[in-house]
Amino acid sequence: MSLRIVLFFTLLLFVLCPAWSQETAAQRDVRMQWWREARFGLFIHWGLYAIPAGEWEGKTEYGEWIRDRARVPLDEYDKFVHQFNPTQFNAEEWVRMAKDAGMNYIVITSKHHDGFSLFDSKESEFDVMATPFKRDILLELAKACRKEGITLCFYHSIMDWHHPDYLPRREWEKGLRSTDGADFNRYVDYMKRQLKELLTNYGAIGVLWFDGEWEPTWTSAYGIDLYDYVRGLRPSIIINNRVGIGRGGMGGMTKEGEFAGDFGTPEQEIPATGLPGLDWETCMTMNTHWGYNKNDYNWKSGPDLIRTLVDIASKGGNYLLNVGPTAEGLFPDASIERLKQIGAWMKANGESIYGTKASPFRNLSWGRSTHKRIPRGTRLYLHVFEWPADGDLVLPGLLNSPKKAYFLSDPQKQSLPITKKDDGLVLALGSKPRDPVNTVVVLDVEGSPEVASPPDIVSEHPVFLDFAEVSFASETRNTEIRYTLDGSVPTVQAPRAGSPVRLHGTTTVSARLFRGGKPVSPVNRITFMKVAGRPADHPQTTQSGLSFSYYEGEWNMLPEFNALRPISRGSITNVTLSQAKEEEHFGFDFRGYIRVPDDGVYTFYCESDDGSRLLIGDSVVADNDGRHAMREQKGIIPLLAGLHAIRVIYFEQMGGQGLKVSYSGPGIVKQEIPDSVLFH
Ligand code: FHN
Repeated sequence: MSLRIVLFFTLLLFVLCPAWSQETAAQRDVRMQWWREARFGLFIHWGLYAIPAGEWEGKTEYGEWIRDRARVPLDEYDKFVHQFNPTQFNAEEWVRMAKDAGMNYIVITSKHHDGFSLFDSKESEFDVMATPFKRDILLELAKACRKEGITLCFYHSIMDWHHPDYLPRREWEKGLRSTDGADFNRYVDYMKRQLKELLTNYGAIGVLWFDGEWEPTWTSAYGIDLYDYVRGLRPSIIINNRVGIGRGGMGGMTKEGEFAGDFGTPEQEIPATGLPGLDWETCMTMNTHWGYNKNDYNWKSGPDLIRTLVDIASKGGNYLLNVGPTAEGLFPDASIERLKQIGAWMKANGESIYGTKASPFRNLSWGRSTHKRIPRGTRLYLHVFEWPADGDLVLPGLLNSPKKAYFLSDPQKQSLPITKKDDGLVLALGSKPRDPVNTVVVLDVEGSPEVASPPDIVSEHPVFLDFAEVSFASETRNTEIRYTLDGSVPTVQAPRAGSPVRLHGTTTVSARLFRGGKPVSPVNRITFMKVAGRPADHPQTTQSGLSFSYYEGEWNMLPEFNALRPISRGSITNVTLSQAKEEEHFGFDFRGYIRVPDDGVYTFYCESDDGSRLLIGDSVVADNDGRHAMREQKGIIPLLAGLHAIRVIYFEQMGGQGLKVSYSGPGIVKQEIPDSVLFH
C-alpha cells in the first residue's frame, strides 16, 4: 500500500475519531496528573448579578440566578451592564489570597447563565468591555495566575438567558421574548467561537468547567462534539462531565453508559465513600449562595471548611470552594477570613492533602486518612478530628508493619510509641491535640496499604417476617471469616463462614476476619429483627387508580398540603404530573390503596425533581423532600398481603420536574407501581 494511501487513512482516522478518543489510560493519567495532585481550588462566581447582590423588589434571597428567580425582564437586567464598574478589583490580590489559602487552581465564571461575558469578547456586545469598567478581567487574572504559578480555569455556562439563539426561553418570559428566528445550532457556533477566544487569548487554561447542561435542547451529541472541539483547541485541557448530559443530579457523577467528560462534579455534597478509579471534584459555597448576596450571613466556619477539605481528599476527590465577589470587585470579608484560616492550616499540613490518595480505611471513628507512596512503603496521614480520650489512636485492621509515627507539625519528627494489636495498631499520641481542628499524624509502614476491614454481613433487609438468610463477604485476601449468632465476639473456635445462615428469630450476628488463627479485623455486628407485617386495610374501594389534589404555590420544601386549598381534585390512574396546570410552583397529593400480593418486606422508591414523599398508612417510607434535580430515595416496610393505604406528595419549585414511584418485594423485581394494583 503506497505511502499516500497510508497517510490518507491515518488522517481519516484522526478526523473521524480524534486522538483523545484513542487516548490511552497512561496518556490520560499524564493529562490529569496536575489536577489530581492539586486537590484544592477556588471557584469564583462573579458578574452583573453582584450589583443587585441578591436583592430585588424587597426580596433578598437571590444569587446568580436573580434574573430568572426574580423574573427580571431582559432589558431591565441589561441595565446592569452600565453599572458594572468594580474599581477595587485587583487580580493579584485575588490570586494571592487563593494561593495563601493553599489553593492550586482558580475556576472563574467566564460566562454564567445570564449570558454576560466577563472578558473582552469579539463575539458579544454583552461583555465586560460594554461596561464602564472596560478592562478584560480574565486577562488580568490570567497574568496574575501566571505570575503566582496558579492554574487558571474557566466556568462556562451552556445555558444562556441572553443570546437570542439560545433555546428554550425562561418559562415566565415566553410571552416577553419571541423565539422567532432563533437557531440553536447558530448559538452553539457562537459558544464555540467564544470558547476559542477563551482558549486562545488567555494562555494555558487548565480546566473548562461547563455547566447549565440540563435543558432539553442540549444533547449528548452536542456534548461529545463540544468536548472534541475544546480538546482540539487545547489537547491537554481537562473538561468536567457537565459538557455532556450524563450527570446524575447534584450527586454529580456520570450515569452508567453516558459520556463522562474527565471528572464528576458533586455539588454541595460529598460522596459517602471514595469512588475508586473515578476522578471527581465537589464544589461548594462558603455560605448558601454562589453569586454575592449581601444578606447571606449563613457562613460555614473555617474549621468546618478545613474538615470538609480533608474529608473530600480522604475519598480521593478535589475540593472547589467558592467565593462570590462584590460589585466593587472585593472578596467578602467573611470569605477572606475563612481563606486565611484554611491557609494557616494548609501551610502546616498541605503535604497531607496535595498529591495524596484516598484513605485505605472504610471509616475511622476519630477522623480521616490520606496516603501517598514512599520508597518501599506507604506514608499514611492520619487526620485526627476527635482526640482519643485516653490518648491512644486505634488504627483498626491495619495489617502493614509500622516503621515510624510522628506529628506532621513536629519539626524534629519525634517518634510516637506504636503498639501492634490483634486487630490493628495503637499510636500513643498523648493527652492533648496539637491542633483542635485536625491534628495530622504521619505513620510510615512497609509495603502498600493493607487494611482488614470488618467483613460484610449481607442480607436482603435488616428485618424479616418469617426467616432471613445471611451471608458474609470480605475483600481482604488470605483471611477467613468467623461468626457468632449470640452477640459474642467471634473467636478462632467460632463457626467459619460458608453457605448462607438462616435466621428464624431476631438475631445479633457478629463477624470478624482471622489470618493464621489470629483475629486481624474489628468485629462487624448487625441485629436482624423478626417483625410482624403491617395488617392490610379493608377499605370500601371500588375504583381503580388514586385520588389526587393539585396545588399551586412557592415552596422550597414539601408543604403541609392538608392546610392548603387545592386548585383542583380528581381521580387518576397512577402517580403522574399530567394534571399539572403550570410548569413550575405546583404540588400534588395522591392518595389511595396499593394491593400487595404476599406477606413480606417491600421497598418503595421515590424519584423526583423537586421534593416528594411516600407514605404507607401513617409511616413515611421514602422521603425525598427538598429542592433537587431528579434524585431517588427509598425505604422498606413489612406488609401483610392485601390493600394498604398509600400516599405520595410532591412539589415542583422551578427548573426541571419529574416524579416516578416504584416498588419491589417478594416476587416483584423493582418496577414502577402498575395501575393494576392501585385503588381508591
Ligand atoms: O445553576 C448553577 C449555579 O448557578 C452554580 O453555578 C452551580 C455551581 O456549580 N451550578 C449550577 C447549579 O447546579
